[in-house]
Amino acid sequence: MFNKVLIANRGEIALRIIRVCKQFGIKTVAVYSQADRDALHVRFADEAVCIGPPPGKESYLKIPRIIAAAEITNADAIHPGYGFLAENARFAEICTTSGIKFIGPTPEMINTMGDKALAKETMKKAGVPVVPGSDGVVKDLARAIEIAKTIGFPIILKAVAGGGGRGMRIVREESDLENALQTAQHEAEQGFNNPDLYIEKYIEQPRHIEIQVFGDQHGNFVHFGERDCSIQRRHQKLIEEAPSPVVDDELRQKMGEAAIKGCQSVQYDGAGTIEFLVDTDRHFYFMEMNTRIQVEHPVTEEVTGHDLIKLQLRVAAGEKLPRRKIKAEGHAIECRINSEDPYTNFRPSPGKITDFHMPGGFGVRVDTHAYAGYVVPPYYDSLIAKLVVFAQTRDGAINKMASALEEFTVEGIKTTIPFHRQVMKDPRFRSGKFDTGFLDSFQFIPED
Ligand code: MV4
Repeated sequence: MFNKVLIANRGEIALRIIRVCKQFGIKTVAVYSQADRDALHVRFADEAVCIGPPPGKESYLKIPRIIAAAEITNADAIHPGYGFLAENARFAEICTTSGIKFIGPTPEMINTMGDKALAKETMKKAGVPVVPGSDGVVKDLARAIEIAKTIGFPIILKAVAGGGGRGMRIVREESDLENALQTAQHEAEQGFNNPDLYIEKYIEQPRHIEIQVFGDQHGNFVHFGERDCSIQRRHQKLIEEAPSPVVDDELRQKMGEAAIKGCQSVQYDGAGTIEFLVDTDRHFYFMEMNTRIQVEHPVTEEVTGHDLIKLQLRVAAGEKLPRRKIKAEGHAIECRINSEDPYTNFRPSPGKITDFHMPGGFGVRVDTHAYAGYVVPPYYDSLIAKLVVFAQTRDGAINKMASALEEFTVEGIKTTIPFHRQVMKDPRFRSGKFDTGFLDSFQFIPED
């Protein structure tokens, strides 16, 4: 096992990783920006190194400063968490050439999955179902029309360098294609310095269902079942759950097998997530692979009983994955508590938390870096807590979440708590019959 791990991140995930390191007896190094001097990851780590001014670009994204911090503290591994440098192939590469273990997959793997068309081609070759569409990049209108006519409208244009919903355009008829292609190419060039697009059949009212996977350095692969992440707003997940209300044992087995095939074909190593679109007929299609631990990993931990951060450290250190079959039971739901105002279109709401009270009890977990007196800086993502509940049934989990949300008190800033309270009462949410369009049609009613 490692002797000392540097955590190249902040917030709740930095705390989550520090806690696991402590359980292993691994020493920890926090890095922090000038805005995070009073942050808990700085207090709870054995050592802390300031790496720059508040903006992420000048601190948590500055590769040379993070490598320097690892070198002066003699850290032998770096955990990137999620966001920031977690899917930066160059960072993974520099860690390796500096003699520091990057806790994650190889740079090649990150590159392959970062190119959305190449990732799709790789999965298709491995026998994973993919959405019908172009084989790779589409450069011109004539070719785009040809493909659209073969697969039929509506279609969706996606940026090769995009992902997570950025750089997409739905096209419903041929007469809109020329314009859409030009605009999407322009946006992709502006946004990602790469105008390349590919085409897919547009799946109406899909669910977003992802499979948690792991590979080790000995060619073993396991999956930990699915998470349903269909409750999103502008491609930001707000609620995730495991298992999915629409996935039965047969579908779970099929999706799990497909995910494992995908991992095997690239000899994937570390934690990963394979995202699928599931259509109304419950057909599933590969969408993207994330080569990191994800925000919503706790719902999988709750239903499987496996600590996924612990497993990341184990496989990075060369240990083998557990050989026992992964069993899942019960139901887990996560609500993301963001410092955003649901009354004003989820506008960011940074500032000082004047009062903070967390819910608790059997099957209630709060992963957070917040506390009474903490100042939420305006520079980073707005996640301040993940409220995760576990119960035997989905109904039980929803009821537990509703009462936990009633208890959760955050004063001084606006949060998504009142929004989640309403979703828990919504008949469509409670029935489990929703798709990725759910939040667009959800009417949030201001309460007094
Ligand atoms: C799609 C799709 C429908 N058909 N692809 C959005 C995020 C990015 N990873 C891919 N996304 C989508 N791709 C085809 N062929 C619909 C979406 C989509 C979506 C997917 C998951 C969760 C929320 C979403 C919201 C809007 C669109």
